[in-house]
Amino acid sequence: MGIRANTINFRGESFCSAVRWKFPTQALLPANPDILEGVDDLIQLSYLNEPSVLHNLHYRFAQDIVYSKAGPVLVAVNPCKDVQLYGNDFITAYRQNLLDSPHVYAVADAAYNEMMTDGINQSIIVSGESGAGKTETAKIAMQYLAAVVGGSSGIESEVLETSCILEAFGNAKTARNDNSSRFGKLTEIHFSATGKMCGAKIQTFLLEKSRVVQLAKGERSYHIFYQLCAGAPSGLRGRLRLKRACDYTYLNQSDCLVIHDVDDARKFHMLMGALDTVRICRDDQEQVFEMLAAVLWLGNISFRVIDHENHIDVVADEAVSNAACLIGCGIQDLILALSIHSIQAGREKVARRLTLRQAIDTRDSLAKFIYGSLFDWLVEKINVSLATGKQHTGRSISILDIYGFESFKRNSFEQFCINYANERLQQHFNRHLFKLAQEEYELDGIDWTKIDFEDNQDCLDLIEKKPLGLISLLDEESKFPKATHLTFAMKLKQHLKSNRCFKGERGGAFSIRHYAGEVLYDTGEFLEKNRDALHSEIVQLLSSCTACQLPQWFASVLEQSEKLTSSAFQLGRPAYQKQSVATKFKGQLFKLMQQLEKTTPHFIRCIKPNNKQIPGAFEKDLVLEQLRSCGVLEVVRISRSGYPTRMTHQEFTRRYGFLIPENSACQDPLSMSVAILQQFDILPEMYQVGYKKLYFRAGQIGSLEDVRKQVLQGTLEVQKCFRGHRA
Ligand code: AD9
Ligand code: MG
Repeated sequence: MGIRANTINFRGESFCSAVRWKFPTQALLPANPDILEGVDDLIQLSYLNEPSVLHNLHYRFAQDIVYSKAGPVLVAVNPCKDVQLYGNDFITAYRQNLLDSPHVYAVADAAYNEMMTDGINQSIIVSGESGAGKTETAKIAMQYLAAVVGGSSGIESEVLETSCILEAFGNAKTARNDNSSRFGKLTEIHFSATGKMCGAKIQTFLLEKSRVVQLAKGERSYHIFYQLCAGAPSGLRGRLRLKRACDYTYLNQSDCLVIHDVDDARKFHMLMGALDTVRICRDDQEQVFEMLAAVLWLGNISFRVIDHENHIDVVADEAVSNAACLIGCGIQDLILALSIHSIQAGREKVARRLTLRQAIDTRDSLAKFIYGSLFDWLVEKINVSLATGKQHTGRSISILDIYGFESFKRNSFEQFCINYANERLQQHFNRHLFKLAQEEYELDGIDWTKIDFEDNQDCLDLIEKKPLGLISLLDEESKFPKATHLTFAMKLKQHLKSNRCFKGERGGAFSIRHYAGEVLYDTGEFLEKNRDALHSEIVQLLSSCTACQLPQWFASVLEQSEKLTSSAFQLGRPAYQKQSVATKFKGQLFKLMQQLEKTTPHFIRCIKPNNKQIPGAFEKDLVLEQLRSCGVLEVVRISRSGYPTRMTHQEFTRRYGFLIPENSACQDPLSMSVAILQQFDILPEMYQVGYKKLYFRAGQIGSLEDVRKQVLQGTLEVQKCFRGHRA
């Protein structure tokens, strides 16, 4: 990163005003003139280098101004503390155009106004790393819409309450964020002809189910489990045979049961209120809690190894009986499903005992299946409750809160899916911004040769292409019972080595060059996670449940969407073969992109200023990395290669008119502008004259400003100074 210099003299040396040291000029990047200190829009910066962009964001952040713009993109730096920027007074001020500084409210307001005036549906696309503030930002946008254009039926409070439910079931404490969303979410808010909120629809993407059964140290499972254990009233506790969170293996494995400053019991009561608000009846609520308790008890089921081949027996303790009772199946049926599998041998079915590893996987896959199905069921219920009334006109604003690009030390299938989603969104972002820039130049009659922008089509082809893209190869390999992560890695190397975004690595790893950087993936669990197989015995077990409606419902949904096949399962027995996880996700993303492409997008890029959520700390390298990976610097680059500084003819002559001889000053603003440009010998390739505005290459206004300042101070002769400066 360059050093910010206060002054550059004509010999090419620079001086920091505080300390008079000399630096070689190559190490320096020009600083912006004082009038541009802390500007609202980064694009207004005359010198668009990285240090200037960072300096500007930091300067604002230090004053609790957490929102800035980069052209059409809103940059939101997480304040990691309460800032006085929200509430009814601010909402009213933005609605009445009394405030125009960058804000989520301004974005929501612009989206609403454009929807009402142009009749085009809008989207607000929020992205950023974990902990950067996406979910809070999405909620702030929703609060604005609810406050400003609330409906009459209380639908707006229902929409807001859905966040409480989905956060309880889909958020968890992670190493990066105490309230990390472990799923992607698109909330489509519907409006009536008069612009009132009249309904909503929620779509979710790729819930991290593995968290239900496996936790990293210091992380928690989904909030709802701890809320239930802490807050369930005594009657319910008894019916669920509930214990404390620390008594459940699925919860206590990570040594982290509480979150600082969070009262799980109180959250549970708020959740029950929210479930009432979205009209999930008490019977259904009770069943939801039964399924949660069943998952917890399943985790406590243990196995006893009975021979040298690691075959097992299920330990018949309270964990099995409680789990069976809560699911609504017989105890023996559950024991059989967790310990025996049948394989087809010719015409006969032969029962085989499971090994310890197989039994644990079977138990965990049942727990994950129940939880994942419960989550989908809740979303469906919420959608029924939020379903649009008769007034719906088809007008909508969709708010997308989706996981940002991830690159850890060890990256698995989840990171692959998340980064794939980000590649798709990045393409949408690039194409849109590029189009916007082009349109503005064309409208103002600017002769504009095309500028390059990073197109990530190569990377998308690598992932999506049929039959030899990464997902197709993964699906193919997932179908082979004997395939391993090493055969999968070999296959990738063999077919993808010619793609410039792919590199086969040692030990069954591979790396992909994503738009936001290279990521090394470990193929270790790719096949299992992609299959997400559920044994047919488990599906039969669920369909046979009598006491409870939900398990049967889960099983029947599964049966409708999947067909029975006998070829696809590693244990060699019939399994319910469903669409692979990657292919399903790809389909969801295609649908999402189609939906978004029909809307006018508004982009919000959330940035976290430090990794520990410390108020006031602004780590420049970390911020710079995010600005790069979320495309903000690309917006800046596109602007730099175009004409980032724009001024109307009037603005320009008002500011610089006095620098030219008086006899030229009586002309119209356009002629006068041209006279100023010629007087100062500004090279023709450095500017363009539009019908309404002047367009300057990056840095030009900075030079003019220097001249203006020095002339005003009476220290320099105008033309001499300017020519000398340019030379
Ligand atoms: V993740 O990918 O779901 O792990 P997010 O969604 O990007 O992540 P989140 O919105 O959950 O991050 O924000 C993290 C924390 O930052 C919140 O819990 C707040 O404590 C804090 N935060 C975020 N935005 C704001 C804000 N505008 N004002 C105050 C904020 N605090
Ligand atoms: Mg979130």
